[in-house]
Amino acid sequence: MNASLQDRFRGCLVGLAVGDALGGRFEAQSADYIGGRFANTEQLINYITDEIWYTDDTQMAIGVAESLADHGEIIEDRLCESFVANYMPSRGYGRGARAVLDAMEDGDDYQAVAAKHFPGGSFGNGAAMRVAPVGLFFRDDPHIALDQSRLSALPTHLHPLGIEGAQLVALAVAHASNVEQFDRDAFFAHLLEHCKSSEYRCKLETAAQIQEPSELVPLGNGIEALESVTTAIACFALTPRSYEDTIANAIFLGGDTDTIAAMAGSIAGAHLGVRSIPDVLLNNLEESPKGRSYILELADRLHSAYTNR
Ligand code: F2R
Ligand code: MG
Ligand code: MG
Ligand code: MG
Repeated sequence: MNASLQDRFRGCLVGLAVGDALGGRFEAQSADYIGGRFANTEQLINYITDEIWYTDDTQMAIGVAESLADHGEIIEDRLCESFVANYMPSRGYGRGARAVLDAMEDGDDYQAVAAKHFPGGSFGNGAAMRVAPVGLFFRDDPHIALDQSRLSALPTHLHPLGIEGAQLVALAVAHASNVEQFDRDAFFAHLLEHCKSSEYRCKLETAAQIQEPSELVPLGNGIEALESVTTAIACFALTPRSYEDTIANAIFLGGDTDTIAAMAGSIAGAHLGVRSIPDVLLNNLEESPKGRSYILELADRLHSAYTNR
């Protein structure tokens, strides 16, 4: 049975958090090390017997989702307030993002920091890792989704590749949440239709042809948007009927495992719904004040705001 829309909102946000939290156990480890420890998806998933804690990816996605649920659109000042309210440096932010968020928190000129910390702006994957709620909320209109995801990136990521990475993840989430039967050709055609840069176009064309997990490697596993966004999209497109295989595809690549699994998990969850997430992962997701129960409530709040627009 196909998931209801409410289930898909829940699946997207919880799928992001679970991918982040499981992937966070392996961030910066090599594919060889992870592949040597676990023979397959089942072993990777069932190794979890205690609480898994999410990282900056989920912390910032919560900020985006709260801001959208409260205001119905991305308003930069409101989004920044939400980022500051959720800021917890111990969750492992990128160094540029940390500098911008510190300035925001202190009431300093964060836009100047975002423009200067990396000349030309950040092309890290931090805007893409948090954008899934935007894709869900604007799932009916790709042009609005593109514009709103750009606005959601701007406080921290000014580089065109950082922004376009967020736009592609938002479109992937929107498309996944809209279709009942996944059609890989239609999925990649949709992303390519809205892709602006030759860099992402080249990666998406490669991703569209992938048949085996080993073929994901050339797409990258890095902290830069260009080295991770199409990887996450391809992890989902390879195993679109399985949430756990999708995040395992991402984690077995090593490198930026929390973020690639978070992005891939948000797309898979938006398509398959929250019931596709294995109990062992869902039940072990941290139950902190903004942990599992809160994320489920936030998904419901976002869904209500979406249906009542
Ligand atoms: N930061 C991490 N992981 C590192 C280790 C954390 C550790 N466990 C801890 O506890 O401290 N993970 C998180 O960061 C990534 C998202 O990063 P974001 O938000 O994009 O940050 P930033 O700093 O803007 O960009 C990330 C890096 O990319 C490189 N970079 C970006 N733009 C650049 C440019 N124009 N020129 C040169 N390099 C650029 C830099 O190395 C940035 O630091 C996620 O993985 C998240 O999980
Ligand atoms: Mg992280
Ligand atoms: Mg401070
Ligand atoms: Mg990461």
